[in-house]
Amino acid sequence: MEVKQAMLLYALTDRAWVGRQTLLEQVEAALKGGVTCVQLREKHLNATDFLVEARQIKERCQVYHVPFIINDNVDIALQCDADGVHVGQSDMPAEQVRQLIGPNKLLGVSVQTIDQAKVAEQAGADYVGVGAVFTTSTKADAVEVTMDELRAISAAIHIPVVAIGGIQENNMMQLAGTGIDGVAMVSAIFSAEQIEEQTRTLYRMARELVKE
Ligand code: TZP
Ligand code: MG
Repeated sequence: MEVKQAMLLYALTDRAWVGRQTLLEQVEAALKGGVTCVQLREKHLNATDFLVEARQIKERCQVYHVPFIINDNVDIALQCDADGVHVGQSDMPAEQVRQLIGPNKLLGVSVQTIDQAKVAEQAGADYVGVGAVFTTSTKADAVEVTMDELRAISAAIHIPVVAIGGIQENNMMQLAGTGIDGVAMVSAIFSAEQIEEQTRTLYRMARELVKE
């Protein structure tokens, strides 16, 4: 799958939503529903459990031919042979991540400004995540990015752009015309009672949103 295509409906995990189903079952439901990229985002898990989980989820993603990205942990990404790594502005610098993972793995970088987006592109990022585009309670320190800023960032760089932050069914279409290649979501997918069905709906909407 090309990076641009993989950005269409990008799921980030959050074990805060684990309940009736395990995280692995939730991810599998999201894969069945049509997510095009999965990022394992674990902020507090120890390295041993993180690696076990990463290997399990990677295996599911491979079955669905969906790229599997690790948030902010190059070691785990290399150990489980993930498809890529995603870093934020206060994580390891993108250039350094690129050196460690080599040219063939995906590198995603979170950006909030045109300058950050250009630096990320220059450092070898394959895509940028831009947000938060709406108010979110998933990430406490999320910086807000306006629709104009989002549009300006998309126009300023050549790599794919995925919007993130507070995106739900009822506001996704507000992102139309911003030049994005897709939407990244945590709670809209993983807080759902029926993750597979919900993902199907979000997928249809994302297709509508990015079609040019
Ligand atoms: N980065 C910017 S906002 C955000 C991240 C990881 C959280 C997005 O979560 P949700 O539940 O889709 O608002
Ligand atoms: Mg981070």
